[in-house]
Amino acid sequence: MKFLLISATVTIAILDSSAAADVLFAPGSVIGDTVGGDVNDQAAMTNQSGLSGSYVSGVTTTAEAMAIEHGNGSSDSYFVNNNATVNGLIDFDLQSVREITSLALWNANGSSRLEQFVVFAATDETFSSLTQIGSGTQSVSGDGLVQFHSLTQTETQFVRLRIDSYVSDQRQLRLGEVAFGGNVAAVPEPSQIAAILVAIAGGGVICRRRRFQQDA
Ligand SMILES: [Ca+2]
Repeated sequence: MKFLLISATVTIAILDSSAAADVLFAPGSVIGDTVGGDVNDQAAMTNQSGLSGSYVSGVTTTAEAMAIEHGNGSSDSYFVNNNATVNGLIDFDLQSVREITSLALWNANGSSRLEQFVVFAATDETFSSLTQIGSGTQSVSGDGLVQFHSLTQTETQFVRLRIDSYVSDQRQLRLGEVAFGGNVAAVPEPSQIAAILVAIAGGGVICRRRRFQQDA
């Protein structure tokens, strides 16, 4: 019985070392937009284009993403020109249910950046049932900079960004890139799987030896 506990403890310890990673991932697609960006602009906001570094969806950690800037303010960004109403809704489909804990917003151009916003999780693509999971102010003012905003830890596929204000002298909004941070269970690497098998096999050997000693 004791070997089972030892074997299980070793296995759990190995699995635990590969469990959760706080990584960044792309929102997938925009499925609703009342702010006024066109389809190409929406894609530029979600396809990780225009960035200075190699942000890889589902792999790059939020800490690593802090060093990545949106390097091109005039393209590869969500762009709304002469928006008299200022505010509006952008609805994202994450493509599958994900656990999200933060929202990353990249300025494209500091002089036409998003300012105040509220974030909601929706139960389905109709966005008829909403839960507020965060709100914030984009306070970094430089071109291309990213800022992470904490969200209530939530598992959802559908997220609404409600834009309440932006900073602009020409009624223009530019948003370089949007991403979410969350805890994603990593798949164990082959070496870790081998270590787990060795631990289980080792437990079996100890068992057989003990049984042999008892029989003798
Ligand atoms: Ca972009």
